[in-house]
Amino acid sequence: MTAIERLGPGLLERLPAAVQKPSYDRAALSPGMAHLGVGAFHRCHQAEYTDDLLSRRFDRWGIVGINIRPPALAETLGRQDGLYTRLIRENGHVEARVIGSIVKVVDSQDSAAPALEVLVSADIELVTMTVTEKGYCHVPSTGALDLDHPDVVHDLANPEAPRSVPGILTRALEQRRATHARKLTLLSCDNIPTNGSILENVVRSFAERRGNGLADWIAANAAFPSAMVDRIAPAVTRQDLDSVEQRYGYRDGAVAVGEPFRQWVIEKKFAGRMPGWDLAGATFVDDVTPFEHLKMRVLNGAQTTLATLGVLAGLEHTSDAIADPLLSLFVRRMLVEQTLPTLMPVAGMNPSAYVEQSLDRLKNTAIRHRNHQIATDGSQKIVQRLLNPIRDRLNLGAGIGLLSVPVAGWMAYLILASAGFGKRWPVSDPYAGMVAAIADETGHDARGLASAILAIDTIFDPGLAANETFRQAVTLALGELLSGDPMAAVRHSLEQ
Ligand code: CS2
Repeated sequence: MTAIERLGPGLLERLPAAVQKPSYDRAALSPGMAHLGVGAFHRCHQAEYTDDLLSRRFDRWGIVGINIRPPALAETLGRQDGLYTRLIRENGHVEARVIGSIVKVVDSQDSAAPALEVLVSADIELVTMTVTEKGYCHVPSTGALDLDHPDVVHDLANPEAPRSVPGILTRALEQRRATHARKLTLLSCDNIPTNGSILENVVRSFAERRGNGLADWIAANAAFPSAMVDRIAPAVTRQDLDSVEQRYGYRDGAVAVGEPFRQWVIEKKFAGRMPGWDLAGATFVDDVTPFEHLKMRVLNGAQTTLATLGVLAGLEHTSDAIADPLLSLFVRRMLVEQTLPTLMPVAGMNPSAYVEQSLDRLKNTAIRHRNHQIATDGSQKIVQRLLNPIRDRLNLGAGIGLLSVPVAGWMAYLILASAGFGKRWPVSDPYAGMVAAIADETGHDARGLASAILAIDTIFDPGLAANETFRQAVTLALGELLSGDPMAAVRHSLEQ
């Protein structure tokens, strides 16, 4: 039996006709940017936009992909010379394409040195990143650098051997100044509001502590544009890898799967040359804020709501949760009645139509997005997805009964994972330990639980946490979510 061939440059010319491939000369592509965090999202988003751009206007914009956290890339993308198959799935339809924009991958999990070597190199004019919300080591409620974060504590004491993203980027900028002094654009592609400003803030906090004029040099020589990024691209499974082998006859250890929809809105604020991603459908704008609110409050807000309430209802994926008539009615009414009125006008987009389009996207049964995956790190997500629209509504004197239910949903999701509540499922959230300790201490009293969790001021800003309307709505919903009939909270909120 012959072994199944693995994807690599030698296979490009022999790919089945159903698989599209780069139309440009990959051998001529040289690196011009680096990307931190080469996960499913990057492979379905920035790398694909870049591949589109290269086929329209070839230029020196190959990507060096770096992982400073697991998984290692050497055995997957590395063995395939950066090539991978990007599958777009929508219900019964699949489209396959090999993406060629990643020219090299670098594993830097054990030490920052390999990452720094790339980031400091004079060839690199741009660093993009998808390092998840918690990668910025900021306090979710304020955006400031979290000086209690263990990696931040470590990096401030050992700036030459950093572990955190802001520590590594600050060190790279410091070394760039000391070597060639070329300018750098650092483009965050994570789902945090004003992501460019948050990144700039955390890097500046590091640089100021480093002294020697570094913060001023960075202010003059680096740019931190904000961006809104969008495409649903869940964690890849063994079945996804096998599906490529079964359908197309080759092995690919770095498959990425996404939905058809994609969007990228980038703030026009660059230190130097930028890839012309607008040729590939991205939009460059002066202010990303309205786009960012729309996306995080509507699409991401709906995802987080369906994820935590979906788990409580025993449902596995987003598409299962939205297929549930009660959850579907709830999420739609929440978005239309309470979220939509908080949005600013968005150039060229109709927010009501966007709500309907987002709900349709979430119904895509070919995208197997696990509710537990979306509920991961909820503490880093609820501010921008739920608490900010709640605050806006309270300022207007408007109701928040529906938006409060998923906030209680996030609390219940972590509480029910604690020992005192039977460890119903494993969770991954930087605040899981804190909420479990609160649950152990407080027991089953919803008022006490809500009150202690609302007192976590790094998530809930004290003004919001003190608001009686909000406290009551969250407490009421939490009591019901923790009862034997969790969906009572959803039903009752709709009746009010
Ligand atoms: C999801 C996002 O896991 C999550 O937090 O809500 O990854 C979401 O799928 C993307 O933001 C869509 O663009």
